[in-house]
Amino acid sequence: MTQYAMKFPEGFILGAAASAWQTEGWSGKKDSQDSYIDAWYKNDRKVWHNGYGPAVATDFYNRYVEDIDLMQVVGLTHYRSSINWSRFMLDYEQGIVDEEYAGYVDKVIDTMLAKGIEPMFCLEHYELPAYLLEHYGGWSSPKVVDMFVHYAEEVFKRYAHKVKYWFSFNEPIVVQTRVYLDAIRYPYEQDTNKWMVWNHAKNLATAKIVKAYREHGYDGKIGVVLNPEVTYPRSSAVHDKRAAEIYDLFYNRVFLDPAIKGEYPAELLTLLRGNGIDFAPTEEDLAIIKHNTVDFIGANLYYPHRVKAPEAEWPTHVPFHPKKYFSGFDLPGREMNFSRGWEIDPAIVYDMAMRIKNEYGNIEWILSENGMGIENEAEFKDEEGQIQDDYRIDFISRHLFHLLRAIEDGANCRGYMLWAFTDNVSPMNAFKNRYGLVEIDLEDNRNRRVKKSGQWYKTLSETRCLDIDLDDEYR
Ligand code: BGP
Repeated sequence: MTQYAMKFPEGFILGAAASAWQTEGWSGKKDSQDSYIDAWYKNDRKVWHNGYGPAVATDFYNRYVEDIDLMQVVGLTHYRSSINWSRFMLDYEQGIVDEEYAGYVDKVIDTMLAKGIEPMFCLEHYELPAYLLEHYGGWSSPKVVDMFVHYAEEVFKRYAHKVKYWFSFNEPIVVQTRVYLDAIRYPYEQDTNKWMVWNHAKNLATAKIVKAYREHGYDGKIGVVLNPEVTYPRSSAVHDKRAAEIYDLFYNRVFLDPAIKGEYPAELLTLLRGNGIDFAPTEEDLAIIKHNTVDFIGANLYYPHRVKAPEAEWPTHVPFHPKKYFSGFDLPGREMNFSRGWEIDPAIVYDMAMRIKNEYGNIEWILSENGMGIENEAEFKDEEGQIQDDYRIDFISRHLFHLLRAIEDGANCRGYMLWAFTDNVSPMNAFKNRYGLVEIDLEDNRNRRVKKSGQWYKTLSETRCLDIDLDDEYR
């Protein structure tokens, strides 16, 4: 065993994340203000674990004062959530702001700042207004991109003097991948072309709001939160390595490259065209993307992704899917979080950091989500009723170890944000897997209770030092 005592760099962010829809609940929301997620829940409740979903969530809308006190208790320096686009507007067509919701956002920001916690916001975390999906086909319409830019400008006008960290989207690839590529989420429509049209519209929307933010000369940073999957080939053989490269093009570089380098990888465009996918970007769109790259990115990192060469020929009667080029691969002997079905390999953090350093100009970034969702967590309560989540402390420590090691090796990472601050609602899994530093007790009026990890995080944040014991062969 070796004991490490690793200091955090000056100003290093130790925060936690969540989103509007996963916490706020529908209190005060008008019927016309459903988001895509709300519509999914209303139309398809049976797929949501035990029937829980966004309707009440953690009731943050009513309990934010109590929760912001708890942010201080667990030592957060920063907290990232989203502003709920679907609620921020009363009328999407006319671009009229809902002053009631906007006032609530203002109070949340002021309460956080008064407690010394810096807010960060995404402008969209799956909260596309359902109205825009129904009437315009969502991101398939350039008009929706323009409405998003208008919404962003209204947000900046109100809060950019107080909030210094902005992100266009959280994980912009996710909704269309689950809905249009894999067809496993409401409204279950397979359409690979639409998948790419949405990817492009979101890349364009990011560039347009970066442009708007800069034109107004706001004093802060603007970027996007991505979920790049650190992807390893099964073997060093050419065919396996090729599978990993192609996976990376379709799922990672499709957002990383436009956001940071201002252009799509040429090889991705060739593969799309060769498979009949035409998302028809205009020269003007490409020029906007080219000239408005982000200041920084957030990378959500949870698990490694492993692939091998495809097991079979892609069937001709099935529409094109990137799976034509790869098959998944389970590493024998892998460490697992069985509740979520995700492999655990903390070294992904180091590998991603080195990739950003070497391939993306060492752009500034934060590890914007990382965490461990555990089922039946109440079983870990001690006699006083506090959840003893030593597994979470171990998970965070090992990921931070690799992050601090990467920073020693020159990575430009400025912070770590845990998913999540409190337990909250996951898409479909709802409250099944608990992620929080703070428990939400569904049996008892959603009462909050700090877990052991919450106390530990507070100490980490105060001492600014990670103490960890690792097997000598761990590295
Ligand atoms: C990320 C999302 C979060 C959160 C997290 C945990 O991909 O940005 O919103 O949900 O994953 O995953 P899950 O909730 O599916 O367990």
